[in-house]
Amino acid sequence: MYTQAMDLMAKEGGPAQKPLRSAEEVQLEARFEARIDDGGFIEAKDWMPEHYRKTLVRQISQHAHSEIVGMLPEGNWITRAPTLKRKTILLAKVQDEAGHGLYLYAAAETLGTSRDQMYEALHTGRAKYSSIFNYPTLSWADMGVIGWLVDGAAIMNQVPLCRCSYAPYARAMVRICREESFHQRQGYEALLTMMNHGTAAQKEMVQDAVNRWWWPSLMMFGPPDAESPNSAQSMRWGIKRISNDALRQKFIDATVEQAKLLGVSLPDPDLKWNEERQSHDYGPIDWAEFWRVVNGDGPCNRERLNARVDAWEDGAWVRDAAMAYARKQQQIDKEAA
Ligand code: BYC
Repeated sequence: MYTQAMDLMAKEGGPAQKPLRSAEEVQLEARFEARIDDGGFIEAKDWMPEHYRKTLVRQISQHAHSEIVGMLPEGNWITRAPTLKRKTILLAKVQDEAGHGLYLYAAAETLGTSRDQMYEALHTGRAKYSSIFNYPTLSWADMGVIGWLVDGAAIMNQVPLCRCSYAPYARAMVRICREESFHQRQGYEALLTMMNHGTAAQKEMVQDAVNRWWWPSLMMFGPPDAESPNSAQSMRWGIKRISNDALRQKFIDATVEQAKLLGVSLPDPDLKWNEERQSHDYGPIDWAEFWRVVNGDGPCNRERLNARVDAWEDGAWVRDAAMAYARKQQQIDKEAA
């Protein structure tokens, strides 16, 4: 059985560094591992190894940041939506994303990390968020393609997280997935309208958007399993239920059929059905581009981060006013008691 002590040994170079643990800690860890092995859930107040806690804070806070930064590329189009109906839908979608960010920050807070700490990590560039949001949204068709491909990839990745071993995260994901499903459908429906009733220029706009978002959408699932440093441990702990590559493959297989129905081509000459594997083969993903974007050098990284920092600074007076009001109320309550 894998234990936290083994993990520390591996990290610190051998048994000489092994920390001494009390009998109680050993027992707690054995109970934790048994619950995980049984497919059970861990609640916020349960004992958990420090590495499990840190892994969850890392993943949940990155996920929360992705939702919040993910509002920016779409927010860019709210004032330019072509009809009132599309504007209402887009507004509701962006608002949902703010809500998802808040559920997720709340889930991460149950692990003992404050929202201010998470924001600080984002604003100083120490925290990651999904690579996909560092690409520009150049046309209205991008709104449809983000719904279809980006939200489609997000659902593929997030449905298994509804069974994540950390119960507060799993519960947040159930609600998020219901809303993501609406997001994916509204995007696909917007594209169907353009492809079935649009002008030649509008159809071309859809194809151009698909060409630009296809490869970045595949990168959303993370590096290949063999190069994913966190996967093995996260799978063992039931944080991740399906691997990066397996989810990517499921997404490709589902999307090829949807692309046919839509009447667009996917920009991969190597994409073809493999009878033996009962799956599609696909061409090489540009992992150098992925790491460039993850490490801060994508087309819009600076713009996205600056927008978040500006929003934080512009909102300082609201936070100050709320704190002053809370202090005043506290004083009134104290005097009345
Ligand atoms: N972008 O060992 P790995 C949305 C990082 S929001 C940036 O495989 P892990 C939406 C990874 O963090 C969608 N970084 O990691 C919102 C790790 O770095 P650290 C967001 C990435 O955690 C608004 C390193 O690479 N969804 O859908 O086992 C509008 C090695 O990777 C990316 C989630 O956050 C990436 N694409 O697996 C519309 C889902 N991929 O931390 C839509 C929850 C990897 O070691 N998260 N990295 O420095 C997950 O499921 C997992 O964290 C991942 C990565 C599959 C993403």
